[in-house]
Amino acid sequence: MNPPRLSRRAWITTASGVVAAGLIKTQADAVRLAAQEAPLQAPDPTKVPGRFTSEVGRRATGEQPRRLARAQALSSSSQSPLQDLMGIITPADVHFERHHAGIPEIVKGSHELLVHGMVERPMVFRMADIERYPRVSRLYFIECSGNGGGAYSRDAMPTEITVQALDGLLSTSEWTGVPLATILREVGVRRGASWLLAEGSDSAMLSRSIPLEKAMDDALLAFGQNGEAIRPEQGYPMRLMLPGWEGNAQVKWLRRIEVTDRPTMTREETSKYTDPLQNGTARQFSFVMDAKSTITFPTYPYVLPDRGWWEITGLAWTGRGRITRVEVSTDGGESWADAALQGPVLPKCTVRFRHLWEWNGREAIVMSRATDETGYVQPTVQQLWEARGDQTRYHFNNQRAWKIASDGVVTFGLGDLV
Ligand SMILES: Nc1nc2c(c(=O)[nH]1)N[C@H]1C(S)=C(S)[C@@H](COP(=O)(O)O)O[C@H]1N2
Ligand SMILES: [Mo]
Repeated sequence: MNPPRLSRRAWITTASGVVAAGLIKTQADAVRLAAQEAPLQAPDPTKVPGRFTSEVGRRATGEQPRRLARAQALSSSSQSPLQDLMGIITPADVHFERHHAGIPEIVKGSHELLVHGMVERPMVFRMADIERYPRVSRLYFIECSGNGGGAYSRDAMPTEITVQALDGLLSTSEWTGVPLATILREVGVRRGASWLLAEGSDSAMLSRSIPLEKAMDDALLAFGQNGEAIRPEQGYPMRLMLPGWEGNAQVKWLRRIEVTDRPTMTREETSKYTDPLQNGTARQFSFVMDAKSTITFPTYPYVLPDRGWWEITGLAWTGRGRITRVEVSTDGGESWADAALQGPVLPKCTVRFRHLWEWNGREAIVMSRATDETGYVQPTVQQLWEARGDQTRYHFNNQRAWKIASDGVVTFGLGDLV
């Protein structure tokens, strides 16, 4: 996002001139300025007729936001351009990606979902069967639990890192699907069942154990993304959506659900996706994403061209319901002010926060911290280090900081605080 600079001319909107706050002190100033400049004129495209309608629209020239795609490999990821996005919705073509074995080519007409295990009636569902059940559409974020790991090391704290490279494994869409509870009622879960195994169709056969309670609560079999069919990158023709939970558990290209009475202990929940703690033990099944916020403007490599009023903005989210508060500090965490939350503030969804700040041209460290409806406050990096130590690889929800130097250069500034 590049806020336009307001030129003096832009403030003068009538022949007599308008006295704009601060920039032009008196009406006489304005009139003098107007007289010095050429007559006001805006470019005039009205003389040429425009192009006609088309079946599929396109973006304005130069306005294609881009993912940051890592080197191509079987295990790969790409990040959403958080600095270029407005509001909370991620355009589907720049939703972040994380694939453990590439994107499988799946033909919707031949895709099937097997639901079996501790059920009364094991069943195979075609997509047309699934799509016939009553649907819901809801806005949810997905965040990879590895997001933000690039700025956690005490020894190698980066300064020249973009918010895209830092926190771009985060995206928000309106997802459409059928509640998993509907399908589980259809097959009839047997007494004593408490977990299920969800398995993908990719050659990684990514699979995770999910507590039945979550499956019956708000889990979705999602086949829609921002009003159209879910993208192949997001799990076409269908993925498991677990609102507020770590991305890894939201199995894409879903082909099998096995109802069980215990977790299956797959690779993704034993050797991976567990959290070593400082006391030598490890957390397992840390599904829920804790409250977090990240500033998207101003961030590296932006250079503030001028002192004066700037809008600090970013995203906040929590897997535990709604964000209730986002505070912004411009002095490295000494003092905090409430940012405005732009509604609607939805559960398990990103919310955009905004804070108007008058930069005085001196060095500043800009931070944000989120609080959610449980009262949980986004921790400092020091608090997270104390709780988890250096070996942890997931759930990096600590507060971020950006340093604004007196020449306006913005760099990642967490290292300045430790
Ligand atoms: N089948 C399958 N499901 C998967 C993955 C995968 O590689 N295969 N990656 C997981 C991980 S680690 C994350 S963070 C999310 C990423 O979802 P996205 O690519 O739609 O952003 O999908 C999860 N589901
Ligand atoms: Mo992930």
